[in-house]
Amino acid sequence: MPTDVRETVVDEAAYDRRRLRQWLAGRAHADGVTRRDLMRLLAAAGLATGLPATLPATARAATDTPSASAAGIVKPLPEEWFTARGTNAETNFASLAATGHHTPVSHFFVRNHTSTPLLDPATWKLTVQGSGLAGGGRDFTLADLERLPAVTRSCFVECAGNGRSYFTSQQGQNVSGTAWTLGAIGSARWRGARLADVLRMSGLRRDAVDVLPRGLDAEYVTADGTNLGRVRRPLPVAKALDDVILAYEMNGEPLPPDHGAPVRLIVPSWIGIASIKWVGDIEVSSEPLFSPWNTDFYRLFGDAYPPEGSSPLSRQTIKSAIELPWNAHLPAHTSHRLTGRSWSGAGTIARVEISTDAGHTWRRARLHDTPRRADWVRWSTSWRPTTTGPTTVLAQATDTTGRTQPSATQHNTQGYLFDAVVQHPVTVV
Ligand SMILES: Nc1nc2c(c(=O)[nH]1)N[C@H]1C(S)=C(S)[C@@H](COP(=O)(O)O)O[C@H]1N2
Ligand SMILES: [Mo]
Repeated sequence: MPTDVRETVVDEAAYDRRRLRQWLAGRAHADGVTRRDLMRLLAAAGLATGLPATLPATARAATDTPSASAAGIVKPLPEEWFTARGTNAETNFASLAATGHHTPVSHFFVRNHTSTPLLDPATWKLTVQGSGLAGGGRDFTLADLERLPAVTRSCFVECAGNGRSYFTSQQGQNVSGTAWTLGAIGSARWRGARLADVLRMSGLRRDAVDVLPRGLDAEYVTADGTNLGRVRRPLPVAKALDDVILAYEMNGEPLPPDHGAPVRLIVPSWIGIASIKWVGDIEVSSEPLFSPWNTDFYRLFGDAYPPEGSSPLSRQTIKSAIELPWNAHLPAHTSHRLTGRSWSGAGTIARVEISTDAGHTWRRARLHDTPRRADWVRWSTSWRPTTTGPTTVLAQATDTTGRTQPSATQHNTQGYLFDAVVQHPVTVV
């Protein structure tokens, strides 16, 4: 692969047009994507001609979605570490103050569309198949993957909707989806086989364009009863060959059930949905692929965006979070060590600035990790408040691409990629 492969990957808009053209030529699958969605995408790309009459209708589920609860998550979710949100569990960011660079499994957020399946690693296998392979594809057992050269990646997994609740609480805007604060992120040391090795061993052809990993968890049924099938999202082959791994270890232990056991994808820097858990099969296609997770979801919709939405989201944005409870009470005339973390899906973190007076004055935080791409940095600053009463503490990061967290994020209806500085309330007593 050329070393500048990342540049190619970034241009999802062009890639998307290529996908759509191939689809029009009858060479792409769009199972589970509604006709309305494809029309919208085609119109946007100026390609809305000769629309095929036969698109598969989306299936209707016979029953309603089971009621939301954090049931379905296997590990314990003590209240001091987690806030349950439907089928998901958010890490309480303040609890990370007691952890190191990597988030222990005990504290790592869980985002499940349905519930955690319990798979037997002894019988699990990964099927790699599709038109982008020469030959009939092949299966890999866990032992097969473990025999391949192992690589370790220290990186975060972060939900695209992390910070979503601040669109409403800070900007007064309506958004749909799980009302995360800033705890839909964790960083771990992931170890596994290179997806590139697995694809090449499976007979990857030069004309392969998309890779579609699919989870073994239950089919996902939306609140209105539409069955979208199993969780899956196309990944451009360039990214798949770059730095993606099939991880079987997390922080030196076998991958735990809630985080994708026995094997999940880790797609560094990209939004969490790319890192498919409990992966069971991967379709490699010489035709572009669609799923609801790159058409309806994980694009930006709203007044600032074209009607068909933005191109599919790929990289994460830039954020900072403070390791203090919301509305913490801190005694005056005492020195406090404020700690937190900042991260970016683009460059590495260059600096973090802190304000303890609602943005009037700022100072540089001290960084405690060497900033690395696709990972977060811990930082600290000391603060000796003298005036009692409510105030707002702010952390604002800048990355090496020159991107600085803004004071407001452009609205999008699904509340993705919130990157504004969060106004963290603190009361000095
Ligand atoms: N099979 C499958 N993979 C999945 C999901 C899922 O529900 N099913 N959720 C995705 C989303 S939206 C996110 S943010 C991450 C969360 O990973 P975690 O639960 O290990 O923190 O997993 C992704 N992979
Ligand atoms: Mo997510």
